[in-house]
Amino acid sequence: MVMPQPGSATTNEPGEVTFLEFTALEDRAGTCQIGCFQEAGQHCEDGMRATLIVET
Ligand SMILES: [Cu+2]
Repeated sequence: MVMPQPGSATTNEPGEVTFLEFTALEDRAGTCQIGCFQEAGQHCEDGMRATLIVET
């Protein structure tokens, strides 16, 4: 799980982009779903989700 540092959360306007940088462990290569889980997961339900592919 990757969590932004406390106090670093941003609010984007439609069309704005936020970049999160992290290092994935090699043995964790694969595909997973990512999402925003604010408001008890409602953001994810509303479409704030994506597929993350980690390749080696
Ligand atoms: Cu959200």
